[in-house]
Amino acid sequence: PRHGIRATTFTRLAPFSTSATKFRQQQHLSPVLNFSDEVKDALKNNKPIVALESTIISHGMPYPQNYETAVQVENIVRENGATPATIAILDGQIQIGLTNSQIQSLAELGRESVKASRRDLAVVMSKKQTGATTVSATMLLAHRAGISVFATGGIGGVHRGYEETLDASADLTELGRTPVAVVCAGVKSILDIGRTLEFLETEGVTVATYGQTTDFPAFFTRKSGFQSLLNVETPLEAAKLIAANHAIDLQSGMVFAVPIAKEHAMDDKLVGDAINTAIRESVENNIFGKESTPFLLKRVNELTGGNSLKSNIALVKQNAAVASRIAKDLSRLSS
Ligand code: PSU
Ligand code: MN
Repeated sequence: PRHGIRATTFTRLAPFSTSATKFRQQQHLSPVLNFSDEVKDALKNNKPIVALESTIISHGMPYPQNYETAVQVENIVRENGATPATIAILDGQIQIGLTNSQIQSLAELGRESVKASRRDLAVVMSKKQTGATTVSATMLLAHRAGISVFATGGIGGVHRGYEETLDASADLTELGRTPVAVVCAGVKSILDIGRTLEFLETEGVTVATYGQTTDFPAFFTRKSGFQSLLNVETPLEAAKLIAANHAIDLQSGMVFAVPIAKEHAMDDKLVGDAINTAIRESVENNIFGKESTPFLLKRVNELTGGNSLKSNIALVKQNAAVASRIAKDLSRLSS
């Protein structure tokens, strides 16, 4: 059996040190959260922070592009005036903010780490495993850490064939119960996008497209054929929406869907065919549950000869930049 990443070399607060305890009490933070120095400093000084997930590193992209992208995305957040907080569980320790070498270890471990959604958090912690957090687990931990803006590639959703399998991502129910704004490129059409939007409405999640259109994007492409009903055109407009969510204490999340840049968007038919093939193969191979999304992402990458990975990387970077500007305006509004 593989061992998880060693947590001992990490810059984290000693669990019972007085200054750490005092810091957490001041910030009303859970004692099981371990912060990178950078994030600790940002929290203390009310600087804008953007949470980043780690399943995209371990299960969403191949090595070494996963490592390179994760580090570049963190730098983009910094260049846009915010502090990156990549979230993961290393040897059972919750880490809010990772060092590059921690990112490297997780990137190499890849699918041998546990893909951890809300359901898996207590398991990974109690067994001292290494877990890469999905959108749901990252939102939850970001919220515990006092971070309210989060950037990723795509969120999970309602799977095609839901009427048979009841497979809908825990990301959707988390969005319904945790007040974190998720900046993404919409929902991949490996999923049933129409039903995903219906589910989000039922969960009370505010969904907005970012830019001059209400066309809800489909990750690799700029249009899904569905509408968002609402669009915001500037970071400040998005920040005002988030501030209003906080002001009324809605306790539910928000989705800001940023369409992929035109020059990186893929051909509709090309991705569509790859996705249909991948879904057929997943049915033939009886892939279900938490294996489903990683399987489909990997097959679509393979079937498009790596072109989908290039789009994927480009859109994650764009989302990180947008999220950082939103976080900056939000912290200005609330100070
Ligand atoms: N969609 C993507 N890329 C991803 C994921 C989703 O385009 O990497 C990952 C995210 O971590 C998301 C998770 O939270 O997959 C959803 O998995 P599931 O469908 O099993 O809930
Ligand atoms: Mn599922």
